[in-house]
Amino acid sequence: MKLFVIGFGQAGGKIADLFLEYDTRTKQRSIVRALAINSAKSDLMGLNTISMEDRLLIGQSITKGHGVGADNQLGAKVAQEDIYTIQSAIDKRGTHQTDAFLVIAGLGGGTGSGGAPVISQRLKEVYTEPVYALGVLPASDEGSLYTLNAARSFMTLINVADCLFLFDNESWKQEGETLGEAYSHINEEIVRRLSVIIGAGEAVSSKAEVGDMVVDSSEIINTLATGGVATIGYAIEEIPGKSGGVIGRLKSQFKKDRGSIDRLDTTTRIASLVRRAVMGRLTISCDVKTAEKALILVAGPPEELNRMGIEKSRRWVENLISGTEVRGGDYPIPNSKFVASTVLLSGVSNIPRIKEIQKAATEAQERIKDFESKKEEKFGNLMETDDSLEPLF
Ligand SMILES: Nc1nc2c(ncn2[C@@H]2O[C@H](COP(=O)(O)OP(=O)(O)OP(=O)(O)O)[C@@H](O)[C@H]2O)c(=O)[nH]1
Ligand SMILES: [Mg+2]
Repeated sequence: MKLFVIGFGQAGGKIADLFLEYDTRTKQRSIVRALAINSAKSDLMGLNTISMEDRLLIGQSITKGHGVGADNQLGAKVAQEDIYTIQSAIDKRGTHQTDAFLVIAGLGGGTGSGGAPVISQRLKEVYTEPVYALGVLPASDEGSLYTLNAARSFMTLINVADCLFLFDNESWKQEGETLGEAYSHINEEIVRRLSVIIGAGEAVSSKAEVGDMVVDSSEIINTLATGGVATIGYAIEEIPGKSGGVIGRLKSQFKKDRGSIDRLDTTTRIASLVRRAVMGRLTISCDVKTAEKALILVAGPPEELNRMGIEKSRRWVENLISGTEVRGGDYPIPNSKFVASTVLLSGVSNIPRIKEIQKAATEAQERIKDFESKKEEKFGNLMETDDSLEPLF
């Protein structure tokens, strides 16, 4: 699938940057163009892969290039005011090869959180291609402001984007690591999972093997047509005997001698990997049974992929979720030592983190209102001290 990627704000820009780096390094070529948009100049300068001409600074008259300081209403305003600049930057880069847009942003901050819904809405108005969003939820210890931003941005984005991929920083950060370390492995995880989905059906190189069950972009678009939230599961296993060494070679020889048992092994491995992907840690944890549609992708060396394994997994997922549309395909990677399965679940609900964020945001909003009214009262009291005095002007 060919994507036009827009990274909005700092988190959005960094993830888009890594996505492009991965796409270039693996020669996947599913990114037609990646654009980073921010109201902070320093954030744009910190990117590595997106070319300078594809880094767009907005809102200079308001923010002077310093960002919006986690005020996502101001973030939305900045994006609205500069919407023609953004629009023409996208137009100029050409969208004729694009199957879909992907807008990426951290929902807890200001620029991306406020700007992503604005640009998504604009893209929906102007283009016929679907507009997907990837929203990163803040961790719970980031405070009320980030929670409130995320709740507001989520509410808006879910109604605007054709499908919203969610990624939860809370469930992916590990004990004892710095924020920087956490972000770098979290971003890699996001890119790894998304790239498999997006890259399905794209030729890896000119000599690429064509899968037995190829998934093309229309099947990805179809899976995401549920709207609402999408989540991605992933599981990987090293193929015994591919790791090299004497034991590896012996195992490999033993396997070759076993003929059809080998195929059974492959089928079982695929089925077990798909189960692990669905039941393991998702990009956002949710009740998988609520999913409306699913797409299964199994990647690995061609001799380790088989139709039977994917069919078996497809039936298993179909029985598990509430919908009936489950697609499946393979993604051959010659010489790989691993088999990996990626499962996209769309139209999912019962998402505990969203409920938590919405509850905390409502409480925060109440506290803000309460504080504002107390402040008015306090100022009122101050002014009452002597009303015979005239103000200076
Ligand atoms: N996963 C991930 N999350 C990040 C990263 N950088 C920031 N975040 C999260 O994104 C939220 C902050 O959003 P940013 O993208 O930094 O904010 P911004 O859009 O640049 O907006 P302002 O800086 O307020 O103008 C917080 O919840 C952070 O935890 C990153 O590289 N990876
Ligand atoms: Mg920023």
